[in-house]
Amino acid sequence: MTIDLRSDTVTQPTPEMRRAMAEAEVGDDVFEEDPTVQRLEARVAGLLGHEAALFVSSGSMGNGVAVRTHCAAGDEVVAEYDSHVFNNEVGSTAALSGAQVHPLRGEGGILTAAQIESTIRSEDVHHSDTRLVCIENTHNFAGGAVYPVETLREISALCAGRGIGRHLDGARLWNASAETGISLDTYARLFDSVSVCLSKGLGAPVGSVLVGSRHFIHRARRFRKMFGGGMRQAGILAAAGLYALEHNLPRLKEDHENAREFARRACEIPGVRLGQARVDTNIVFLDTEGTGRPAAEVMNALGALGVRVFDTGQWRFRAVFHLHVSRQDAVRAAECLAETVTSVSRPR
Ligand code: TLP
Repeated sequence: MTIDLRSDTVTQPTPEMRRAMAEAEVGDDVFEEDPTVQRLEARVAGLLGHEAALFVSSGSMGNGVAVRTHCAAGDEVVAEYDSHVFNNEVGSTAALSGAQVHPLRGEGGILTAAQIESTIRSEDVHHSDTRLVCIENTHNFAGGAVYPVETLREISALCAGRGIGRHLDGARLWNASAETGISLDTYARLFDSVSVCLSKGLGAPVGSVLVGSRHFIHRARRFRKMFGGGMRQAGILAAAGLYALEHNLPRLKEDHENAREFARRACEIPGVRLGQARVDTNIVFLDTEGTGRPAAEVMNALGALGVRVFDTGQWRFRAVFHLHVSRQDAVRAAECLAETVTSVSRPR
């Protein structure tokens, strides 16, 4: 059996989830007549402490619609250098909103209020308007790093004081909350809009939810339609999200423990190092430079042993833990890595 650690997006809907999808009551959601979508939206808005919610097809759609709702052409969006919104959304901030990203490098992916404050544009005639700050929690390419809530409070207060919008890419906010015990709404209330994904650690096949004020979501709904994201009998998909919230949200900490166990064992292998400060949640980056073997080579050799990972640089690969990966799988993956590194390191 393959142990697929490429992403937490690779999960398959279970028979029980498929049953919930098959039995979902549906209607035309562009007419706002799908009761299951409405139940999901109400549930997520409630969990995140916001007035309203909008079901969207993906995390990228959630962020793209949010940025478009906050910004106009020529505006500036402050985001971390390794953030998904800057690097992994095909330039959507520019393409769909006409806005530019002002990237800032955070230590371990974490931005501070002081850093953000120093980038806020003055009213100089040459400058664009700093319209939005976009924070990613957990931060994927910083190794699933969790923002300290105090830092988020400072960023939130700074933006509120300066009239700058606050968007949270909370694709994995569930993981942050599961790890820290800080409630979802404590995090989410610090932002004007939050996008959360159902198709990552929660194991649903499709879908994200964007939350905000009633007014914000009313406007976002129009942009979702503009971007081609108005869906009809989408309750079939929303049912998977509702199922995931009920059954898979409570188990996320297991993934974090498995990630840490894997990382601990991996770092005992000579030449393998952790590519991040520590393992906060379900994402592990490993650095293979000390083995002399590029990540792509290690990845291919691991693949031949039935362990799939995802290389993200010459010496760096990612392993992500999710509901189809048991503790035993995590241990086995580390054993395969040891075998791989030793065999590929052997002189020919
Ligand atoms: N992340 C994917 C890839 O796109 C890299 C992954 O495998 O981790 N925000 C964050 C923080 C994300 O990690 C992702 C997806 C998204 C947004 C976009 O979600 P989708 O893939 O649903 O558009």
